[in-house]
Amino acid sequence: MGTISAEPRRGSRAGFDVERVRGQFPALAQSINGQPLAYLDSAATSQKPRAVLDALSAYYEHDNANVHRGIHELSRRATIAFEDARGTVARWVNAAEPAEVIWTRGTTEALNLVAMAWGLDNVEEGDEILISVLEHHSNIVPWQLLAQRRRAKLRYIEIDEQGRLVLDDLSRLLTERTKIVAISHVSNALGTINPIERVVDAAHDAGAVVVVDGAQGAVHTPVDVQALGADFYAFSGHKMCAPTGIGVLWGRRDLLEAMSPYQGGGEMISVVEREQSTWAAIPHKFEAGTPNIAGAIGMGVAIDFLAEIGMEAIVEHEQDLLSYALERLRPIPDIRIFGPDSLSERSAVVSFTLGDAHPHDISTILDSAGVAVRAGHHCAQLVMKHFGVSSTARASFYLYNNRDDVDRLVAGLAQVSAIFA
Ligand code: 7TS
Repeated sequence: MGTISAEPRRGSRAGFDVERVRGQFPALAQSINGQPLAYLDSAATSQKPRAVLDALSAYYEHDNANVHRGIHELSRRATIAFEDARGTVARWVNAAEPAEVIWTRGTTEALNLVAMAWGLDNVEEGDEILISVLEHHSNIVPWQLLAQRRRAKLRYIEIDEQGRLVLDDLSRLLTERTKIVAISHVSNALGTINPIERVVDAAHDAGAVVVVDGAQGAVHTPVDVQALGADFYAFSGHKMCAPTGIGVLWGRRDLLEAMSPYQGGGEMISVVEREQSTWAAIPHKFEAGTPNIAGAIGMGVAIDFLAEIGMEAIVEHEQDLLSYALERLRPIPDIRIFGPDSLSERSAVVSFTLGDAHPHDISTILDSAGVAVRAGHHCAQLVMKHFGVSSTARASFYLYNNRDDVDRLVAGLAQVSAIFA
């Protein structure tokens, strides 16, 4: 299944050597404010391995050309590499075929694409769109825009005191007017892992289409879009070792084929006449203009890199770090840690406040000790409001973090406590 389960993870960490992994990320080998960098902000964006950086410069040095246009050698090479990367993504998420993989700028664009292309065609006045309080703004605002345009109604799945979806009343929230259910796989603000299959089953029973925001899900769990059963799955390359500016919308062929284009321009047409045009087949129908060729190629290389290490080993390493981090953070006086208590329900993110210290001050003090965390509302203002805070500090872990990074965070927080005592 494509989710993190509570079961013991298959695969062994025997072959996982975090120092070897770390050595492949040049940005991690630097000092910040006189201290080695402890990068704990991967939920915002991940660092990039040497293999991806090399692939980007190799592409620009040798193969740079526009895709699908020329019949000269460079264009052929660029097109092959670009389409091969699509195939790599398709295999990575177990899509039925590469044509179901649409390149976008990232999760945000992928979600807007569904809202505007599928949504404008299918949502009518009085229809309902169901999302949750746990969502990142990019899985809220596109649906608000759609609801406003169509005079549809936005409804919310609430969250409990541990930041978990309250699904007991799901059958009440889903009505015959529900057209779309849009839900995150994993929360960026709290790390909550959502039971997607349960939401998918209920939504499909109600006749709704399910859109999954996989921006954090694709990073922290093996994803099998067919097993998950959703209709669309959106994710970003930059959070999983690939460059910024490239991401993916996976969608079911029948839905993508029935949809109107999102943007018009070159590459997405079949025939253009004075008054109207016809569309190219998927995926090109949704890829107007020159795409992020280097980014797509980089994303393919990033996936090869992750696949070689193995997602199960990565997840196991992250969960080990998370467990160690919670064990070390929980005893700190006046710390408030948000999100599920149970490790099996959360991913490699720890959102917290510390006494009266403002999260921005926490982040500034940690930065002076070389520890990078994010402070703010994490583009999840509804989550902050739910917990009655305006912001939190957030440490997020990825495959290249080690226990020393956690120890550095804990030591930095001792400094924060001393300053604010
Ligand atoms: N959805 C979730 C769950 C996210 O974590 C993010 C980015 C997005 C959507 C949007 O992704 P984008 O690549 O299109 O920007 N999350 C974060 C974060 O937690 N800190 O910075 C960006």
